[in-house]
Amino acid sequence: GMKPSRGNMVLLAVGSNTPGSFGPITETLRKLPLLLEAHGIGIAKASRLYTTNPVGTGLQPHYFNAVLQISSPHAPAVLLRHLKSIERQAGRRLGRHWGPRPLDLDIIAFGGRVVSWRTGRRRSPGALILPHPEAHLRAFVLVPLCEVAPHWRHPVLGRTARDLLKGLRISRHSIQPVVDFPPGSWH
Ligand code: A4P
Ligand code: MG
Repeated sequence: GMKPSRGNMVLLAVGSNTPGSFGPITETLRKLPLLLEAHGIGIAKASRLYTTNPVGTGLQPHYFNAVLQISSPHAPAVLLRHLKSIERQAGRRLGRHWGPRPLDLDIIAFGGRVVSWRTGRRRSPGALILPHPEAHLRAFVLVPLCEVAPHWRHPVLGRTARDLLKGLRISRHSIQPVVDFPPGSWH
């Protein structure tokens, strides 16, 4: 039979570092499958949940991060609109770039699609970029991504998730699985 093509893999990065309208971070994350489902989006595979050191500007609480392989009936730009709507449902307000948020849903990859991707720099704010312009640089994305799809290949860089992670110098203690949130918590 036909094997599902890796070329059609849709990958989401999930991040959260503040409570939101559903309560504490773990409650937001437990609700996420239902929220996605209400927008027609299914979870095909989920990583464990990790706590990670914040990357970027200023002092902010540590993050919870995970990666989901999803089934999307929506085209990429439509999917992004649904994700923004789910972020708002979870209590996200417009805030500082890279600032604290109850829910951040980034499209890491949509099959092999390449959209406006230029060496990681954003040209037009708000416009969809695929793959996510910083995904290949971020251990908090690549560690959970390697659980879900270690052989996923970046369509521009031509390297697998595992190779990209190996190329980063990361301190393993900055990214720790959450033991009381096993992968089954997503289902
Ligand atoms: N956008 C373009 N392409 C995409 C895509 N592939 N997926 C647009 C999602 N969104 C995409 O994103 C900014 C704009 O990018 C949106 O208008 C969207 O249309 P945003 O999520 O609204 O704003 P943001 O999150 O403040 O900006 P950005 O650049 O997405 O921040 P990041 O990259 O999400 O970084 N540290 C740890 N440990 N873990 C984290 O999860 N996250 C951030 C935020 C900083 N530090 C972190 C973490
Ligand atoms: Mg985002």
